[in-house]
Amino acid sequence: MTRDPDGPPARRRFLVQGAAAAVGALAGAARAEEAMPPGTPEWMTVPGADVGSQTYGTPSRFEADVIRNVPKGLKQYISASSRTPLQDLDGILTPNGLFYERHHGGIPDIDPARHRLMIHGLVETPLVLTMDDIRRFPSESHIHFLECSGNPSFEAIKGQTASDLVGLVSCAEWTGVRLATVLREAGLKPEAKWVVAEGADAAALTRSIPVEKCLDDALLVYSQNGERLRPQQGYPLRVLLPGFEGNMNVKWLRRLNVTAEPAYSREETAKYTDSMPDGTARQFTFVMEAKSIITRPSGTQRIVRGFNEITGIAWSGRGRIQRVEVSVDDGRTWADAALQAPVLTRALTRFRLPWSWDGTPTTIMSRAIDETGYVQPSFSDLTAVRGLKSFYHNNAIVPWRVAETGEVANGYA
Ligand SMILES: Nc1nc2c(c(=O)[nH]1)N[C@H]1C(S)=C(S)[C@@H](COP(=O)(O)O)O[C@H]1N2
Ligand SMILES: [Mo]
Repeated sequence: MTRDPDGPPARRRFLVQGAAAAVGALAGAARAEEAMPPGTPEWMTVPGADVGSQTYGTPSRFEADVIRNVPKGLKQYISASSRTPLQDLDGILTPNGLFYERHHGGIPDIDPARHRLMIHGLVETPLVLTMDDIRRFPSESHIHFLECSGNPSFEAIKGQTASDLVGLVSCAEWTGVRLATVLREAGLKPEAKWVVAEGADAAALTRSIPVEKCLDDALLVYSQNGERLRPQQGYPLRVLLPGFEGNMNVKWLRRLNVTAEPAYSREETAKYTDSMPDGTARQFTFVMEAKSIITRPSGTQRIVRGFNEITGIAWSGRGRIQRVEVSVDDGRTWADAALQAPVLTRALTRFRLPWSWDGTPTTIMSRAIDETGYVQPSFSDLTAVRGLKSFYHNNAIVPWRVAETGEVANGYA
């Protein structure tokens, strides 16, 4: 029997037993029974809200729990972050209001009319551009993930939900101007090797970007998922370096200094370096390696016996996801999950695997393989190479334990 990779397996029934159980559960709630056909729910008896009752739309009030996850232990403002609720999202795009945030000096309130981008250093013609100038260049839109390299740190594969574990990753369609276009306008001198980007926040966050990346797929972004960047994501202008660690994607961009050497800023010396077992520190680890996580079922969710679709996200800073393997027996055997189109380079890729749970306690997990052949490691394989002194760049497999009750929990905890 042929199977459409994007469609359901033909002639299969999934919830026949489950559906009967659902009706039984509803019968307890009289109000639910009224709403069930052929009854008439109250929302059918009066006209609905006016158009324009919300000039900027928000989700249903019944979805009020689907919000960014703000870690309680972190002193917010000084070193603030919030995480995307991965377990509540479908598809590959993150809604702008749920995109993860990471700020080192708060969120500046920038007037785009007064914002300027200066390009100077090893260029033929230094430039100062307004936002209008930037938007006059030819633009492009691309879908890419963005991930903090501390997602999670080596010490914190703790937490309950998928969001607690790896919620510092999101994916959007970004629109902007190729950084190469603007650098060519200024004219790079032959000695130009690095471009030092500086943000207009109180942290003046500064990162050095190799010129090869600047002339490749780097973007100066002003829009995200069709609308202007949110202040949290760098309004009115940010750097987007597809596949590179989140920290280098400088928000609130005000300056590009073209240099022969890196800046060796705080973010590339004291922070965002990886302590290795031999006592040295690995510096300038730009690319985020392949990674995946099952988002449903995942920590704090509860499954029932019978059919459950396993789904999750995979991504790689080196290119496209080639394969995602899923184990439902604690890593003993692995099956290929279906990859949902589109499978884009350096973007989240959604995977799905049909699964029938027989009620036996088990551990489920996924591992991503990218187009370079790189395989996402287990935590023990990763620490065999990296030791336990590292903080950043943990792309280990995430196991979820399924208890006899159907409750799903962090397999590391
Ligand atoms: N100017 C500036 N840019 C910044 C930061 C910052 O604090 N200031 N944080 C960096 C870090 S550590 C990450 S992971 C990403 C987060 O981007 P987001 O908040 O849009 O998700 O932005 C990076 N760019
Ligand atoms: Mo980050």
